Amino acid sequence: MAEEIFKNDIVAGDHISYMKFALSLASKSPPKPTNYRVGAVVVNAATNEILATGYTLELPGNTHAEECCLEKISERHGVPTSRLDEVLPEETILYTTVEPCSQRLSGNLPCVDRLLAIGNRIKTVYVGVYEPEKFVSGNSSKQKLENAGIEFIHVAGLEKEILEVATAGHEKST
Ligand code: HJL
Ligand code: ZN
Repeated sequence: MAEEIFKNDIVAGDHISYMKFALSLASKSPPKPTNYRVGAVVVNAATNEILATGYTLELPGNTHAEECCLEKISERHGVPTSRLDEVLPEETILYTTVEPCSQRLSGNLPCVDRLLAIGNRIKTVYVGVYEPEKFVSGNSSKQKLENAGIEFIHVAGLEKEILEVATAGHEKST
């Protein structure tokens, strides 16, 4: 079922509140030892409407939070993800608890490449934490996004909570 665009109570520009909302989505993700549990929110910057929400493994398959958001928007508009630039507002914002992946152990297409493929609609990516070095090292998303003219902003203050949720399905090291 297509998810509708919805208004929300978060004030435009309240990045911490949007990040907390993304974190609440992340906590819905089923724990898995080989990934992070991440939440993401796509917002129309001009209207403050939430265009999509997503969390890791929400959609069928080995899906990432950001990927789920993009898939939902595609589905709602009946266009392939390769044509998201046609349906996204000019000023689109992405909030994600963990920075978009630039490499995946599964070999699936990394989210940063999905974002870059959209073109110049996504203007800013807000991240709650940088990707820890556990599965892949040297995440290059910040550099890649900035090279493409997309602002990359770390929203500080929720790191502990975000990492706790992200790694809840991992084996505890002693
Ligand atoms: C982000 C997610 C998610 C990760 N990162 N930004 N959103 N799961 O929804 C990054 C981590 C990969 C592993 C395993 N996690 O998930 O590097 O199996 O989960 O493709 O590299 O790759 P797969
Ligand atoms: Zn990803």
